Amino acid sequence: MRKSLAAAAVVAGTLGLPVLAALPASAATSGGQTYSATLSPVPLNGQTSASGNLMLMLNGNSATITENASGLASTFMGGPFPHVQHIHGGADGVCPTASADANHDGLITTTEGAPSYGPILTTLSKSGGTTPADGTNTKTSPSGSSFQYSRTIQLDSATVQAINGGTAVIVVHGLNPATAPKAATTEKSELVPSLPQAATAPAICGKLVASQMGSVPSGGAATGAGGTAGTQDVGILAIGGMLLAGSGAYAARRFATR
Ligand SMILES: [Cu+2]
Repeated sequence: MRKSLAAAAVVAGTLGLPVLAALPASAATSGGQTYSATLSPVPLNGQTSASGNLMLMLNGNSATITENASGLASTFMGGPFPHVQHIHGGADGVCPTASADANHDGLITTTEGAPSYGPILTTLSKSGGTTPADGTNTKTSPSGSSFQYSRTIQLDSATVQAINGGTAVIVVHGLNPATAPKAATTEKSELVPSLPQAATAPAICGKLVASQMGSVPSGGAATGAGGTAGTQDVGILAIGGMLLAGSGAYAARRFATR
């Protein structure tokens, strides 16, 4: 089901058609709404080459999420760098500016960003739990310098309210220590005190906004029109999904044996 929805979105996006028109009737007729977020570097945190796109199709409390991210920290202690990611919300519904650095150490921590984007409402994990309590589980988070993420999850009422109310913000965490401010390696994370701030500080961020027409995250669309292009894109998506599943299992083993 998840793969067929994603494939439909890719095909529809490539052909320039409204995504909802290509979805199964059950999804299209129940008032679904598409949201998207452009993920940009959080100020001060030194991840200026990182970026991402996320699309979320909401039907009731069911959300089908497709995301691409790149330019992030690559490795951590010899394994793929885990990037925990969340839907935050219930606050100002914006990404932090440089002024969010309350203690003036040159780093915006997850907590310092909270007045802007609010607490964790939903964890965008690759498998298992999606609650705030799952927010720092590096075994189920995406990882590596770039990743493709695709999952359908059930959202709680707080998250649905944040999305509908325009306060939902997507945040991907984990800084490359080589480019992060010094405080990222000298200070302990307030979320996971056994780790440095670089492991959990926000890297890229984007407000979730409603869109009339579904847009496919970068890489799938804009490669030209035509049916064959759509078919190729579906294949690439499937291959990417398999690679992602493989690297996730690898990461889980690495962390489990550490
Ligand atoms: Cu977060």
